[in-house]
Amino acid sequence: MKHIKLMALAFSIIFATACKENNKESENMEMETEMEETMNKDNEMSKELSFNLSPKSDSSVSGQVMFRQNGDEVTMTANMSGLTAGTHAIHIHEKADCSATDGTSAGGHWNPTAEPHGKWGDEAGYHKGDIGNFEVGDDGTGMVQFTTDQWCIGCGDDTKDIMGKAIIVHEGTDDFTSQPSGAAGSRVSCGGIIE
Ligand SMILES: [Cu+2]
Ligand SMILES: [Zn+2]
Repeated sequence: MKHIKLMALAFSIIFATACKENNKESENMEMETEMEETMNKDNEMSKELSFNLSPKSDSSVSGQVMFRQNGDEVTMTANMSGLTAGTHAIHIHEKADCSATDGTSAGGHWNPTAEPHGKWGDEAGYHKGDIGNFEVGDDGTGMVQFTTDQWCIGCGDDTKDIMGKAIIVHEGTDDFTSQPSGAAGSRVSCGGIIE
């Protein structure tokens, strides 16, 4: 056990040093996102990351997204505005690149386990980015809160790590059936999950 603890400590020091160097390099850069790491009261690593969603496909849909990891669980909280009333899909797509006016630069659904598109938790399979649908009222706002232990923030496990991916909000509804992306229509808002 002592060995394992010492290894963990060594890794922490290396990680902390790497973070410091990164901070120095980016001190003068304008940062859209921030990641904070703290220890919570149970002495578990807690990480937090937040970023904005920008309008795409000539929409006026914007939003804020926060990811927080506590122990093995990651919670996403997304607040959107400027949407049409009704049901909209929200997914994690594979690249943190929102540069295209229609958001297609973010690629397809994030699917590191090579499963079919589907409803989260479905036995027939689903993508790690298949968050699902949410409802929007007449005021054009919507909120999504989603918690899972199948994601992590910066753990380096390709089947779980959300870093470098993107959040996409769609004009339409995910039917959970159509391949490869649920026929959810155009991409109306996009934000990269980056430090
Ligand atoms: Cu999508
Ligand atoms: Zn999917």
